[in-house]
Amino acid sequence: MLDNAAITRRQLLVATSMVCAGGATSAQSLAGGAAQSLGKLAGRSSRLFGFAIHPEVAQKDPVRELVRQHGSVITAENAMKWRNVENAAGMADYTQADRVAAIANGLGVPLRGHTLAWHQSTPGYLTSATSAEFIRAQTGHAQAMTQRYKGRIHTWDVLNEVIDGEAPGGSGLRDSVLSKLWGTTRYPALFELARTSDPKAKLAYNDYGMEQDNPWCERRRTAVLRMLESWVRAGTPVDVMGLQAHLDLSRPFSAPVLLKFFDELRALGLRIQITELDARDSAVPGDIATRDAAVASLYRDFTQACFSHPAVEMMVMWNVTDGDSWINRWTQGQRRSDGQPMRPLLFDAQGQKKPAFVAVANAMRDASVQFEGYG
Ligand code: 9MR
Repeated sequence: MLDNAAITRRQLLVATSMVCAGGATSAQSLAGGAAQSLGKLAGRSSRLFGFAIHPEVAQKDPVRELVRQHGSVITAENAMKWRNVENAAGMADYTQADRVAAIANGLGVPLRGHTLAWHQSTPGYLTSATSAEFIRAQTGHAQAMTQRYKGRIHTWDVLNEVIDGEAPGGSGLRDSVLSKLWGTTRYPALFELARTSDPKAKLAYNDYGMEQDNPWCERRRTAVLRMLESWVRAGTPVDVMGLQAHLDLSRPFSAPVLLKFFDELRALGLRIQITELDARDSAVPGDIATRDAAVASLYRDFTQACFSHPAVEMMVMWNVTDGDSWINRWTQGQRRSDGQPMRPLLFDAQGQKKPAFVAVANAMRDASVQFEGYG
């Protein structure tokens, strides 16, 4: 028989774990409950939730506190990119990358490595390199990164953004410095290198423009499935499709279309990570309340779909608040016709929760399908 004190302790434990795990039921209490952690809510279905961070920004509130409270995984927004690490030949500087790794370590959360090979992060000094020089440099960089952070990376984005659904001739592959100097047939070699160098890291192919329901996304889905299928058939060690999920409210969203794509990826033996989530609202006219409601509705539909699929492992936001979003820093990017900054994330520029936060928290809390793990 339990004594009264024991019952009280047990009740207290249950109550505390319910609060920590997001036991609140109404949208209102989620929005108001300062203790709500998205990382903990995602953890209820064995998933991770987190943010891409910049080490300077992540040191200051509100970003620092939001990352601490809600993040159960982090990515370096730029600090681990080749161009950021080694801008001149042989002059690698890992200071910023090490800072992000230290932040993850301090928080006790896993780190995503972003990214070993990407045409846009190729250092300027290699623009006029020969293929042999490029291959030597790219190999050296990938070796150095995978060795330096060996055992500390949950998933490496080994290769980023090589799909082009509109490629002339229908190859589905982007014409870039990587395709020219590294070679498209050698893309799998990057995965083999990473697997050998850091066998514990999951290895991802990462790309954008595949999450919504229009012909452009459809062509990109078809192209990526074709590429991944050929790799899997050849035994390439790829574990994960990283879907960036830079959503755009000007494009339709269809959960059945996305879930069919998830099924196709899973049939290849892959797991899915949402790696750079945000939602552009340049197409939504109106006041802030109207815009935030539209953004929240897309986040709700997207998160519900992701958290209903067993192959989806994590959801990472690209930045933390609307104030530090790359979308509002990106000078060549889309702008709103009313000149207002976009509101693409879950927290406003002051770090306050937006309706999108509530939508995501509710979708995570209601998830009935667990992440299946790697089998
Ligand atoms: O958010 C990043 C921005 O600060 C950088 O200037 C840019 C170039 O390195 O990269 C941005 O992040 C991109 C990511 O690495 C890959 N997918 C698209 C992201 C947004 O452009």
